[in-house]
Amino acid sequence: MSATHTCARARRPASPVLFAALALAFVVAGCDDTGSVDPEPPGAVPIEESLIDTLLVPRFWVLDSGEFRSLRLDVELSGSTREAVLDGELVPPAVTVEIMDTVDADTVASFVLHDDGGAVPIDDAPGFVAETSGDLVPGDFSYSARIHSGFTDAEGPYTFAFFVEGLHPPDSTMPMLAPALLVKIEVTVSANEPPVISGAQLPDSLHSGFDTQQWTVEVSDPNESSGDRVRQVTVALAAGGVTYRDFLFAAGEPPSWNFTADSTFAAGLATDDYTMTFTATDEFEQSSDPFEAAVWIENLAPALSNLTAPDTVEQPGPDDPANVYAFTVAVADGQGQGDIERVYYTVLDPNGNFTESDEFVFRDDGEDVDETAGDGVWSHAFQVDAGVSNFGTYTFTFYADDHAGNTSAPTEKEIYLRAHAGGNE
Ligand SMILES: [Ca+2]
Ligand SMILES: [Ca+2]
Ligand SMILES: [Ca+2]
Repeated sequence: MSATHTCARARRPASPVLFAALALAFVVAGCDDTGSVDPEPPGAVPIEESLIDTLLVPRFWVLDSGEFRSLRLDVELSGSTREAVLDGELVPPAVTVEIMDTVDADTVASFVLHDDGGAVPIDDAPGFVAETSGDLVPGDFSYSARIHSGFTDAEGPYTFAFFVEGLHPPDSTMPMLAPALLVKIEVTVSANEPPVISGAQLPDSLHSGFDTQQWTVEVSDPNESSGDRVRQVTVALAAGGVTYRDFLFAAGEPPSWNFTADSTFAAGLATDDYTMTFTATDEFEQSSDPFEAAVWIENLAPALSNLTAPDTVEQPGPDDPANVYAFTVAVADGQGQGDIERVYYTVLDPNGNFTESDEFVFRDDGEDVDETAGDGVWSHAFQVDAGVSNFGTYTFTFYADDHAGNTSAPTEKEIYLRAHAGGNE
């Protein structure tokens, strides 16, 4: 790949068509391992925005906060450029950031992003830069630093200007190789207070099959007049110290944040006393004090109905395929079909022997004898093959389990197994 690249460069300048033809010709004829053409070093790669794969910069900074936050710039290099850097034919990129007061364009601070794996203490870093960069993998062209808002002591708009130096041949002395501006990002520094959760309309109990309802919390941000806002309201649902679910409320008419819950909300949750802990965050990523609400949640077992199964099943002839009988049963659950974990049966044979099996299960996926997926009608293909014995009356007992660990009341059905006509019954 890179050999093709350098061979093509050896014959500059050329028209695009000729260039392509020459490149092809060299691949075929001249640019193999024994080729006599000395590869010309690659030229400098221009510093431009297309080099940015990912750029992570917090846009809102809390004045006088000592909290370190991560900045990351992932540089995207083409395969041949990457190889040239790794081969020492191009100087690796070095990334610096200048922070300017946006209003008067004065530079107030500068620092370096590192691709050092994060383990090496940084020398000579300004006080607002953390001692280690927070970079994860050395040498992967992902550059990081962790800084706090101590780059300034005044509120206002600031500009983070990212400069890149490098990606030129190591012996190059051309003046154009000074650090080049890659991108500018506007940020805001402001004294900030976190959001406040001031009220809520929440249920204190949720019975199995509860009606669809809207839950609301009231959240405001003290800095709304200066452009901040509540960005996210998250809820952790926990019982006994275990968090079972995290979910989000959605912004409604201010100051309301809402969640619409239906009875399937309780799927997978065992009946218990739960705590919902609300946290609101603002644009500065500052979090409110947690707001807690207790709620009792009920999850009841599934119920079976409308079982269909034959009264009699029959042994096929000695050379015949198995006889197949469809069993179906309707399964309802107050928490919806999503709460149903398993529908199954056990068998008591005419001699009083009890059998359960992983194969004695129903399905509601539309496959095999199940007509419609997800309709709550669960199906099972019951097979009788020629080798059966113990003819007589069998007792089948049907059950459904839900994801909360509840088991339905059983439903029984007697089925008579008859020998093949002409058999030895
Ligand atoms: Ca705020
Ligand atoms: Ca249930
Ligand atoms: Ca079905």
